[in-house]
Amino acid sequence: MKRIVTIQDISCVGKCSLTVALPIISATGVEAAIIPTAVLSTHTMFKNFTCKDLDDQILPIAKHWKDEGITFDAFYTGYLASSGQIQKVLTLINELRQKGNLVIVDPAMADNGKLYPAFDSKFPSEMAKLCASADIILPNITEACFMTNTPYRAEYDEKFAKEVVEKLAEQGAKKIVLTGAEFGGKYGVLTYDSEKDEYYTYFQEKLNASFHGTGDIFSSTFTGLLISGKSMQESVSIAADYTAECIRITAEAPNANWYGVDFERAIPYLIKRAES
Ligand code: PXL
Repeated sequence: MKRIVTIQDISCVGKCSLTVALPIISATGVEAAIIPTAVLSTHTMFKNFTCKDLDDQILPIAKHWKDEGITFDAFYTGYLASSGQIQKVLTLINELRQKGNLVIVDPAMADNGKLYPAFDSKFPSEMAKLCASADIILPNITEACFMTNTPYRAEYDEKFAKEVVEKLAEQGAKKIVLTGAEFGGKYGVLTYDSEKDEYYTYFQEKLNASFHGTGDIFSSTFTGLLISGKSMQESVSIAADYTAECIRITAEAPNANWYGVDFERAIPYLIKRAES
């Protein structure tokens, strides 16, 4: 059985990071090992939240796994709590990575032109270092701009999106999956494979609703499917369709909560697509 280790925080309430990565990766038929990098009472879009950094556990966990001979098909990182933590995650990956393993990084740190509340302005350059060593990164346009020192634009064209994506490739990432890409009246995902110099786009109907945590749902689905054996293009398109299905279900629910999507109710849809 394939095994991923996903490294991100656990927000006890909030339907993001590990609380979505675990069930979604499991639904794709892949084992999900975890490293919780911090425990938060909720995600940081709530007015208040508690946060206990688990920084000091990362390298001891890596050492134990190495002693046990535990290996992974992929390392998948999401929200990380501090710049220092990024450095430790890089060390962990270098310690455990073996030939043929994939490193997949969702630089979850910003959206709509703004960094998430817990981060300072130095954080994106540290995250850019992790992305530089990755096989695949999954930024949105805000994160892509922050990591390449490109002034953020709320509206942009295809040329701008490609310029930013190619800067990320120059910095070291092999494949870039730009999520929530919106230009020329189209909405979806723009993927660039720097080794083949090839673009792939998957456009969707733009839904009139947006919720927290959908980036994590996309990245977890994409990662699980890819490691289960689907191609890049299949993984991107199924992940985008599943994320859209989660948003649709949540927008139609009379008593949906504001802090995350009802991804649970769309899991049968995901399993059907994953098995196709
Ligand atoms: O979904 C990204 C995410 C993950 N973890 C925490 C967050 C956020 C987004 O705000 O606050 C703690």
